[in-house]
Amino acid sequence: MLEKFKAIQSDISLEKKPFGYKIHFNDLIVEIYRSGGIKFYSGDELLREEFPPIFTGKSVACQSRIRSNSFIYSLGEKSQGLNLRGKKSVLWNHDADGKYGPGDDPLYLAIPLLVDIVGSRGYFIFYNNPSRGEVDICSSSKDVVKFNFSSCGLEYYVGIGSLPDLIEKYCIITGRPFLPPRWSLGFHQSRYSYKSCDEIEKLADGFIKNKLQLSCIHMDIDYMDGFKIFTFNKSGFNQISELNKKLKVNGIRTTAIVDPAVKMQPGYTLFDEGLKEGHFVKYPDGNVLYAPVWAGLSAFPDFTDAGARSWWGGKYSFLLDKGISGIWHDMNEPVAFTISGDNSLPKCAIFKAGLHVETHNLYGLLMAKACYDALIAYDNISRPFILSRSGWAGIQKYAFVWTGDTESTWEEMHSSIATVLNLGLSGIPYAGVDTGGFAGEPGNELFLRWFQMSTFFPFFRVHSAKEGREPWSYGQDYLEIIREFLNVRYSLIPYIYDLCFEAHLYGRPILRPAFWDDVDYDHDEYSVFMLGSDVFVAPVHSKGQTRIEFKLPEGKWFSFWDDSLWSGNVGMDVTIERIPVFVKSGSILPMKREELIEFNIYLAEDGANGNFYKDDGTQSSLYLKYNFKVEKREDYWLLSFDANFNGIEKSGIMRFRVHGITLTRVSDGCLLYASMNAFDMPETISSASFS
Ligand code: NBV
Repeated sequence: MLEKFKAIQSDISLEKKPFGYKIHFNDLIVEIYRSGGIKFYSGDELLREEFPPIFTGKSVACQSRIRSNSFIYSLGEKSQGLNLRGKKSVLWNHDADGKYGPGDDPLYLAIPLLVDIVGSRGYFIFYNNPSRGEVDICSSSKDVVKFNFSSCGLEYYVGIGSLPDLIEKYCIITGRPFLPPRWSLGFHQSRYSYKSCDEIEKLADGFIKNKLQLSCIHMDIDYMDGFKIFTFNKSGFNQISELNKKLKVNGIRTTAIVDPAVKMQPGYTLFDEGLKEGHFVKYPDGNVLYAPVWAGLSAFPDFTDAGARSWWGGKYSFLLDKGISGIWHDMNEPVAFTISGDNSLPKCAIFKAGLHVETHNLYGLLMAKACYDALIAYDNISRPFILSRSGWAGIQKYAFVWTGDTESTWEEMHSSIATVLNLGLSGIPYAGVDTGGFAGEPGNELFLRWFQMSTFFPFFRVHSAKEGREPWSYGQDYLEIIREFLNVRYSLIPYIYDLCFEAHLYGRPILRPAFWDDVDYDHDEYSVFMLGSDVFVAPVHSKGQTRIEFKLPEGKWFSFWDDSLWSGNVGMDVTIERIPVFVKSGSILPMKREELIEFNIYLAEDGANGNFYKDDGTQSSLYLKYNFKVEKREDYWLLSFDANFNGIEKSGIMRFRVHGITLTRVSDGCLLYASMNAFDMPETISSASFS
């Protein structure tokens, strides 16, 4: 841990004072009082005053006074809006039991992390404590934040800086996001549940016939034999290897769901082995704990035990050998069916690392670790794709997450923006939602609006309870719109993949609040969002909405659809075909067009800047990073680039498209000429008809 600290803070000094000690960690000043209180300053500004912690038995209660004008984010997966000030929340990974909506708490993935900022600067506090916790963010006492943990003592980390710095520092402590395979950024189609290979093949054919791009089909629990993990139901799925081969010819992969609960059935190898080798969670008396889940009474692997993790990890080859490309972890809070109370294992459950109350929140994280390590070991060339419902601090090292069983309502669609934004501000960049909502029937309009929004989310999947939501289920007009949005998504993959590199290298979220780059933007706003720093999206999230009003962050913005230039407060009419999407002037967006990467230069008055990471999209560490710069000169524009080579071919063709001027000539590779007068930036618009 000290090494990790050194990576963040280099200059440390300690002074003895009458009240106790004063420590300088670069810009962070910490006063430690004999009473047990601690004050954190950035320069002269008091950021946070920690009262002496109160220990009662195993539990610990922490209270602190925070600045009265700050905004609070993070806590992992929360459905309580973006700014969490004034909210109470429970840190206990929890299955919503098939359905949840705005405000429901707790959800599947809690993290004891708070980011507290004014403008764009502030601090984070991360409690390295996975035990059950309760948080009160200035809800019962003004400006007072309370964290109560039931066990595990007190260890916390504080970092100061700008918002991007805070997330980066948090990721240095808990782990940098993995780099996903590029294919996983495409579109995923799913439902609960395809019943056979034939059904999946027909689904894939539907996509091919309708010229709809698709990267992955997800197989939910019905592919298994009686819901037994690492089995296939022979009647519907005995052709799974052949199916995967056929699908891959068309660039389509499959992902298989894996739940942790192992059916208690002597003769079922997974159960017999787990029992014999002692890999299951136990009662205090040493007997294996059984609880009901899909397959009936089941035992639960103890993922806090490295031996159990490597045993379980060895089992994924059963799926990978059959050509399955991704693994989807569900019910990993973990869930057990109960008549009342918490739908998880009983409190008395014993894990190798501790009591249930102490280890519960780690279950999904450690299951993901078992899977990640196994997938890397299986094929050290391909990057794993793992999707996990539950997790804790560090899940970003192993998996994508999705927000679970949302209800199909307009309110939930809106709320899910805040949930994914807060996941990003909790160090989890790869996140998405069940497009259309999981539970309920969204109907045409809500489904389409949700689809249009998800197009710009880091993880893009349609999934639902039982009802199939194929793109062609909503009529010909909608099918065409869906096809166009799929094309937009695929054209943006080079840009989104660049954002994955930024996530991987610096922990930066992919979906960002609008105030990320504009400190004056409303810090409570989650009707709009940024995809990276260059794309702004204002989804339509009300029924029958025909006009939309929003504010663009600082600067001039090109409409993604027609290159018209906008700024400030905007009001526009909307039709069903489009949602407002803008690209920041001064940015260069790599996009895929006709199998080539096209660099889209969105010129500002003084030029544009951009990066591009080039690699093969599946291997771990070899990449080439380009930095592009377009500058305005006397009577021409100069495009220069440098490339940091890290093992990748340097030659190739580059295609450029310039937005904002009329080009007279483009020369490949270095100089880009345009007639000076052609850079006649139109006045920005703030109100217009938009279709
Ligand atoms: O495996 C079935 C579902 C799955 O489709 C969904 O995505 C998960 O969040 N699963 C929950 C279990 C039961 C849901 C009622």
